[in-house]
Amino acid sequence: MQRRHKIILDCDNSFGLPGRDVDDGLALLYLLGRPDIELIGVTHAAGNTTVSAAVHCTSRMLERLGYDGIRLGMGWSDGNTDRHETDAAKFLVQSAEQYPGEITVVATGPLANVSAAARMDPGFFGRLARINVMGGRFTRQKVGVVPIGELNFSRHPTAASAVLRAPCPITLFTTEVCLSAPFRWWDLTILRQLDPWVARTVLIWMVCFGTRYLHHAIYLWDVLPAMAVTHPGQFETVPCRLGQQHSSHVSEGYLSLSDGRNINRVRSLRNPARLLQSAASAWRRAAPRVRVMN
Ligand SMILES: [Ca+2]
Repeated sequence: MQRRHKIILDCDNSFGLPGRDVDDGLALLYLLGRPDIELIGVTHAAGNTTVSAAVHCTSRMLERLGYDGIRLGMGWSDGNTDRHETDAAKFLVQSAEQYPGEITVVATGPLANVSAAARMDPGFFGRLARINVMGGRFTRQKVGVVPIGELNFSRHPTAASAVLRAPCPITLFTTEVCLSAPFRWWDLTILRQLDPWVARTVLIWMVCFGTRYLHHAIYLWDVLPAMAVTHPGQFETVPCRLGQQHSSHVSEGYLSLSDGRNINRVRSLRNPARLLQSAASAWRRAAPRVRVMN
């Protein structure tokens, strides 16, 4: 049997909270629904919501969908910037020691836990296979006509800088490229095949987001770095490295990249429609509308 990819999802999951994004939850569902992925654990940071609410969201999802035995870790909260030895950071360090060279961290929140792990263990980055990161932007972006902020690197710019300079391969999904992966109203047929609670949660978020931005789509955001594990050929990348950052720019999530090798910045998606179908297929496997009892 083919060896499965060992993954830790480091996220700020707010799936199921009123008025909060569902993308971390959809990334989690994607990872759960892929037979070629072994989800080692899920670590959490403050971001879309508080860190304790993020842990609760993941725990509730796993329980409702019938998954147990997945290690959850509580990590950075806005208030403990200097406290880096969190449960999440320790778990990241221990996992990298246990499986040297095998773990990909799919990082879909502020990067505080990943950077904290490297502060605890200077060899941490060197023991990872890869980090797939969602965050950063180059220019001001809009959804429809409404400007949107950057919500990951801007929350903890020091952590983002440390991780983007890590001595391990990094695949980077910025705001610009994520906006090329919409989930539109006419994609709603996908939801009909999913667990009713999952479908309702996504639908409610579509209504909230659509009202807030007067827009006909939500975006896959965090699902993309999860999909880069299983579909690397679907993403056109450019090698680069983090350049000199101006602190006022970093605090708003702006990036400056220059020539180099450690970061593979995703420049475009080869076939967004096919990616959505692949995501839908994994979501159906993780959270089917009708469960078959053995
Ligand atoms: Ca997120």
